[in-house]
Amino acid sequence: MQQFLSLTPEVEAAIRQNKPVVALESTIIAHGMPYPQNIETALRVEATVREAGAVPATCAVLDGRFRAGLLPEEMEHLGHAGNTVPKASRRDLPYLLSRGLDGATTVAATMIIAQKAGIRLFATGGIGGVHRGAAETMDISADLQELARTDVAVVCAGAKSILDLGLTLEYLETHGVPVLGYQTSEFPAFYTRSSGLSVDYRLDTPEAIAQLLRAKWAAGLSGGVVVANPVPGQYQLDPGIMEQAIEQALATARDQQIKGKAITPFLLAQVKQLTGGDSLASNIELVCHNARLAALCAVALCGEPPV
Ligand code: PSU
Ligand code: MN
Repeated sequence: MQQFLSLTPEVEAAIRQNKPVVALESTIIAHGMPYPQNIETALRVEATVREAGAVPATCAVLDGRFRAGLLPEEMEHLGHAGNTVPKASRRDLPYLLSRGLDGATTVAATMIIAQKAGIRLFATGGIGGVHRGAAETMDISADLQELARTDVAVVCAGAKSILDLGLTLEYLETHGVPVLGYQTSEFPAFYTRSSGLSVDYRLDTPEAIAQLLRAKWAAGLSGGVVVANPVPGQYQLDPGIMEQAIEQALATARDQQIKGKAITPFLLAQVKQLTGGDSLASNIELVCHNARLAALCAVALCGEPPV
């Protein structure tokens, strides 16, 4: 394994000493936000994790190696290069490793790196899911299958309603992935706090989440967990405006026959354009909000279990 995995000394020391560490993804840097907000956000997210008492480990593939923890200049490289860096999910990793290439890791690929490194908590904005119209296209994000098999908890603001959120929850249920609501009973829809759909369990403290993770993995129940953390109320966007933007983005994608791994970044960019700067501001705040919760959960998971 060491042949393919490199950790920064700080991340390596933290993991060795059982100190709290939070993994962060890099697709959001290279494909999810424009330059320079992408790099500013990546650095702010890392600072947020530190303030809450954990060590941040932004993950990527660089020069054909899995990386957990990036230097500021490496983040700058990913943010600057943007979508010229390939978006890397599980199926892309063998090619990138064998060719010595770079890749911006999705939720799925970041979970893989986190597990190899021994990191249990991961913060992002939104997870991939079952796409609208999947009954015909079979477009289901590899993030969901990764949540089924890899032992990492993903803190997110739910999933964007570019997806079919009801089918996404059905898929997670089939694959045995618990969906937890942090201080909410509703599955949040990224830019909005509500979706009309329920989470499996509501938990109100990082300690309660850590207890569930400890029990799950100690009992040999492998696989991930979704921790859904709604966007703070003041950064919520209007659901009607969002739905209109999403419908329009989906129609443009259909017209241009966008498919495969290109569809998610395409829809995200369209929605961002259609809603103006508001959606970007909301996106940045919710990612930081998730980073803080993931750090608090990591701290709780490293602490002594209450007797
Ligand atoms: N959803 C968002 N923002 C994102 C992504 C999803 O709101 O940046 C990114 C994540 O990296 C996620 C990936 O893992 O898109 C899912 O892509 P796909 O649907 O192709 O699996
Ligand atoms: Mn897909």
